Amino acid sequence: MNVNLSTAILREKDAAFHFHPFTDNGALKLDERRIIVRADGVWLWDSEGNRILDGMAGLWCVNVGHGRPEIIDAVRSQMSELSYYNTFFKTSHQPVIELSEMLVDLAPPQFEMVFYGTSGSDGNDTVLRMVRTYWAMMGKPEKQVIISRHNAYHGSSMVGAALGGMSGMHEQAGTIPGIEHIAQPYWLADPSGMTPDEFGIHAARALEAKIDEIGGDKIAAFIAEPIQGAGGVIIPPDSYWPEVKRILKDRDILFVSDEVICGFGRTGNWFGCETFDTEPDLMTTAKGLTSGYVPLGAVMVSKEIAEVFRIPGNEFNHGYTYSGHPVSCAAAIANLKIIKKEKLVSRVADDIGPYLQKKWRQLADHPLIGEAVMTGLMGALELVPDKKSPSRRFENEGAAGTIARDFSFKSGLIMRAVRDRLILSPPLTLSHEEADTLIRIARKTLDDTHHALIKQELMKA
Ligand code: PXG
Repeated sequence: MNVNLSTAILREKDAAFHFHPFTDNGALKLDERRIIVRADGVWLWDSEGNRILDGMAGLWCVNVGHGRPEIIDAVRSQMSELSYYNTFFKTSHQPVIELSEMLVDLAPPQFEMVFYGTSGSDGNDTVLRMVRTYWAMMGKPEKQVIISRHNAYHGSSMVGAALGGMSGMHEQAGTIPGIEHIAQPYWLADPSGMTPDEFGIHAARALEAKIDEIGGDKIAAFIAEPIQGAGGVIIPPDSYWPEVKRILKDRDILFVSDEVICGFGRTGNWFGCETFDTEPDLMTTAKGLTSGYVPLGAVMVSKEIAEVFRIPGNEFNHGYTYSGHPVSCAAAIANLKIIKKEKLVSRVADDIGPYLQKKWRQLADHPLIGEAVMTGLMGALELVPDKKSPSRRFENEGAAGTIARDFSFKSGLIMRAVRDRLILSPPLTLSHEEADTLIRIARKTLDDTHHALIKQELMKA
């Protein structure tokens, strides 16, 4: 590959041939296209030599940081030994066997088997097909409906988008039947004046109301992210998950924890369901499973469900060419070994997590900030026009967020903007010094954004 093309030529070719995901391709200007050329640890370099702190760990996935030789070596040696074979026709291989055992050991005790794909989206397709098939095999084929939440993100495949609660996605290409959405536990946007705990109970009871409306005998599962990631890092009030757990208990409804972002240490435990003490029957994982070095997704299956699929005759007519890809599994094993060896999960819980959270929460003193929240290494800053009424939003929703994101990028820190919420999810290897740099750039970003918004008369001085 010719890696010496100039930035200008690369940008032109990118505009000519590359269809970017979730991007207004027609509006994307040439000089806005950043060509990333190299990465190491928490740092990225672009083709113009700028060094940028990767505050999003790629796309919520590079948990162990970029450029780890252990993963690179594992991939290289697996490529030479067995670069591909399938797992369909009574065949298996050591990497998939080793990884499955590792994952079952790491996951909460109810999990017993692992089903592989290549992403979170296809994992959630697997989940939908699996829960419906499970109930049919249990003699309850009428249990078909899946309940999800507005503003949830469960992927971009047809099932992923339909399970997710993003209206902009539903508007394009439609949705699929048998999926219902309830309100999300987003306290700050609620103008009713409830305390967070009252609101958490209220939001959880929307699940109860939906179950009663449809009838529990028709519901297959409830799916949710422990913390909504792409929806803006919406951290539910403390009362939310215990109430959801109470509602699901004894109702014969499966719970799917979508751990694509929250898994593998992000929230200070191996899985987000442990942080919130929920008891899922299935977990969708991807991203941090390989730290994004190569694609892999894994659906964790509880004993209760696995037992049904282990009954001879109960074949699951489902699978992907790359289910259990040996190279991806080798990368995942090396990645999990790093997380264990460097104790990254407890580092998030006891060290870098609390260190960054403290400084991040202090950003709440900024005149632009309505809330500054962080659990583990997953944070959000809500930009608001009037600090005294933080449930009020900017009139031109999204403009402030975009301005802030662009300032942050220019100052050398990648944060994402969801509407007017800045979000952060850095590698779990972030050092204290790097955390200080991150906070310094975040504060400068808020100052720059504040001035720009006043100048553009989008908020009062
Ligand atoms: N579930 C969750 C909770 C996710 O965050 C998926 C499923 C789908 O995973 P795949 O591997 O199919 O992309 C995701 C993915 C963003 C952004 O802009 C977030 C995701 C993907 C792309 C962009 O925040 N999350």
